[in-house]
Order: sequence, then structure tokens, then C-alpha cells
Amino acid sequence: MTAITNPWTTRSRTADDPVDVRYGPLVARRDDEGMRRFRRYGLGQFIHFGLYSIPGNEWNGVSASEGAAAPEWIRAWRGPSAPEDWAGTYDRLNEVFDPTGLDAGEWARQAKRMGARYVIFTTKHHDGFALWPSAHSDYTVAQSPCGRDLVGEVVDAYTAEGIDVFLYFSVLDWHHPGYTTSVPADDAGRAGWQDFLDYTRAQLLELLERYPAARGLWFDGTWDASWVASYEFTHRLEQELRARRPGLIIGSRFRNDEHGARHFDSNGRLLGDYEQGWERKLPADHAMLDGHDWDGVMTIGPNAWGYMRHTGDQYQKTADDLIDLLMRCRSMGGNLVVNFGPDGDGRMTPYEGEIAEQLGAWVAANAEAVYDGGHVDLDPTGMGWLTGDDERVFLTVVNRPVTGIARLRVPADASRVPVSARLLASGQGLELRRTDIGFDLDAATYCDIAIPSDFVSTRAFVIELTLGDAVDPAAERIDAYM
Ligand code: JFZ
Repeated sequence: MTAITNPWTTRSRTADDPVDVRYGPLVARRDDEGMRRFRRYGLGQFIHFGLYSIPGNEWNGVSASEGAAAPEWIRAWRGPSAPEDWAGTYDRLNEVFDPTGLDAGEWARQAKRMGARYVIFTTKHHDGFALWPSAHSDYTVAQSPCGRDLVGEVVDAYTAEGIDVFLYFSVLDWHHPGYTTSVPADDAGRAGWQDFLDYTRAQLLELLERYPAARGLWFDGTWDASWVASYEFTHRLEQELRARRPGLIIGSRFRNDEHGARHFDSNGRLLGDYEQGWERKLPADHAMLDGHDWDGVMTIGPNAWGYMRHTGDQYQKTADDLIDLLMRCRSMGGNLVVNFGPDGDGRMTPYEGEIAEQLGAWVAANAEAVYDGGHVDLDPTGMGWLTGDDERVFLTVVNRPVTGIARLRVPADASRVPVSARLLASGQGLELRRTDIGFDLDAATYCDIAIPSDFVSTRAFVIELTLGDAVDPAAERIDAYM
């Protein structure tokens, strides 16, 4: 019996013991233009913006850290530190919501400089407040002094920069009266829940209708028992969404099968176009992914998606951290999505602005390794991350070897082998030698690349290896046959 378990999603497959599943995947692995673009995004931007951006994790100078899970969860602030009637106060923030500093064009240009090829934007987070003037809700930008269609502004501005847009949509909704976390147990509850499902469907169709440029829907808040029990509805709705927008990309966080298995059905089959469970954690290795597409979404602080007025002594990831994570994702064929939380006025924070510029400078200098390089079938190396295509292998050096020799293991029977090396950013040629060092019973040869001692870098750097046909490996061996 083979059991494959991913501890971070509910994936658990028992291959020899298939279960009857009627509400399983609706699509097989796709290879259309949309998914080919997805595989080449490399870097994405997440934006969490909404009513929660106004308090920024505090109210009247009191931090919510003692009582709320994260800044965008501040409405759920509980305990002794919570202000009186806090949820009521929060729910009325629409009356003051007016992000006059929000310039979607500026956001999009910053994202472009960072090298992002897609953006995921919160159209409606758990609080239920819609950032577009939804006809199906009385809790939207239209019921605020803002009065603008922020979703439309973001879709247009990013599309104009050539950045693909995915619409984040939280199913979980603290505003809709019919929403319930548990399966409704009486007629009134069931009627309310049905209202909620109708509203959810209507809002999603409205988003597709209003924003034809959007390429994907990024679902969230789909873990409550009520939604899990609505598998017939979600199965039908996924069909409807896909029919309305051919090519639409939907991740695995949207729905579950009739046994409650989320992300993967009870037989381990992916429920959607890509694995959408990688959040503030990454796959341990490429094999774990079973060839699925995926992305990893990442906060810059430890756990803040929405704006945090005071980050205090919380660690903020650096550009170096993100370069490392980016190339680690790429080495396993995935994209890294870096989260931004603009302030209540709609302005990107100075720190996130710096991150965007620093990351962008690195990505621009090493673009081929980032975008063109997918997973390569070589042994992982402690020096950093390997990416590549049929012609090239890119070694992103994060840990520089003290010997000055970057040594890669190349299987002895490889038909394509590295034949030359250079520093990707500068083009400077590097000496490369393939050697049989008398190791591994000749199962591999080694490729030694000399990193000049006068080459100084305080950032990760990329060595580009060009592949060529292997000459008879036996002829290269210096040791005798036994
Ligand atoms: C959810 C939201 O609750 C959160 O506010 C933020 O929007 C984030 C992107 O998504 O939080 C989650 C959801 C799923 C996991 C972790 C946090 N998960 O599967 O590990």
C-alpha cells in the first residue's frame, strides 16, 4: 500500500485502495496557453487591501496582536484588549473608507519593476466588503465615500503593464446574514445558507462578466463545514465558471469531494488547475508535487497579509530571503507570490517599496534563470538552487563554496552535459572542468566551475551552464576498469 501524505494540505492518497468519488476533478492537467503562461510567471504579487487596512492591526493606539490572528483578521479581535463593540465599529469602517492615495497605475508600475508577471488582488476578504460596486451586496465601495471601482482600476492598470490578474475571493463572509460556519440544521438556517450560495454565485459571475481580462480566481475561506457540505453546488459552480470563461484558472482551494477531501480528492487527484495549499511554507522537494503546477504565497512579515501600522520587532523578510525563496520555488517548478499590504490610504509601505526595487533589480539581471528556468533533473545542491531548460542549467548560488569551486554532480549516462559556464548577470566566462573524481562507482561525473576569488557579490548570483552533447563518458575517465 502506497500512502502519500502532504502534511500541509489534506492530501492523502492510498493508491491501492481507491474510493468511489463522484465529485472529483473536472479538468485534467492542462497545457493550454493560460497554463503555459502560469508556468512562466515565476514571480507574482499578492495584494491584501480592504477595510482592515484602515486600522492596520491597532485601534486607538492599542495593538490587536493579543486578540486577533493577523491584521486582516482584526474584526475577529477578542479578549481583554478588544475595544467595546469592536465588530460593530469595524463593520462601519465602510463609512470612512476612502483610499485617496491609491493609484493603481503606480502599484502596477512598481510590480512591473519588481518583475511580477501576475497579481492576486483581494476583491472581497472575510469581512465581506466588496472592492467593486457589486449589484448583489449593500456592503461595497459604492456604500463608502470612496465610490470607485477599485477592482476595475487594478485590473486595468496591471493589464496595461502586461501583468496578468487573478481575483482573490473569500467565500467565508462575516457580513452576509446567511453565512454560517457549520452545516445549517433547521429550515431558517438552510434558507439563509441558500441565499448565501446564490449571492456567492452571483458575485462570481459578476466578477467574470465585469473583468474579462482576469485570468484566474483565487479562492479562500473554503474550509468551513457548511461549504464543505455544499459539494454538489461547488461542483456545478466550477463547471459554470469554466464554461463562462474558457481558460480560467482555478486553484485547488475552491472545493472538495463528497467525502470532504479538500485540495485533493479522496483518491489523491488534484481538485483544480494547480496546488493552492502552499502558503508560508514550501514543498520539501520536487517529487512531493507529483508533477502538479503550484505557487507559494508568502508574507513579508511573519504572518501579516493586511497592513500593519507597527511591525515592532517582528522579522521582515529581506530581498535576500525572497530571492532565496523565489529560486527555491522555481527549482521545483513553482511560482513565488510576494504579499503587499498597502496602508488605509492605499499607499504601498516604504519597506515593501524597497523590497520591490531590490528584488526587481536582481530579477532583471537574472531574468532567464527566473522565468525560463523550471525544474531540472539534477541532484539538489547545498550551494543553492538549480533551474533550467533543454539548453541551459542555472545555478543560483546562495551559499558560496569556500574552495572557490562549484561542483555539480552529473549522472554518467546523461546525454546532455554542461560544456561552458558564465556568470549570468555580467556574462563573464568561468572555467569549467568535468572530472571523474573516482566516486559513486562511476555513476556520475562531476562538473567543477571555478568562481574567481576577485568576483565579489553580497547577493546570490547565478552561474549559467550551457549544455552540449556528452562525448563518450568512458573516454573521459582516468581510472582503469576493474
Ligand atoms: C487565509 C486568510 O485567512 C488570510 O487572511 C489570508 O488572506 C491568506 C492568504 O489566506 O489564511 C490561510 C488560509 C489557508 C492556510 C493558511 C492561512 N493554509 O492552508 O495553511
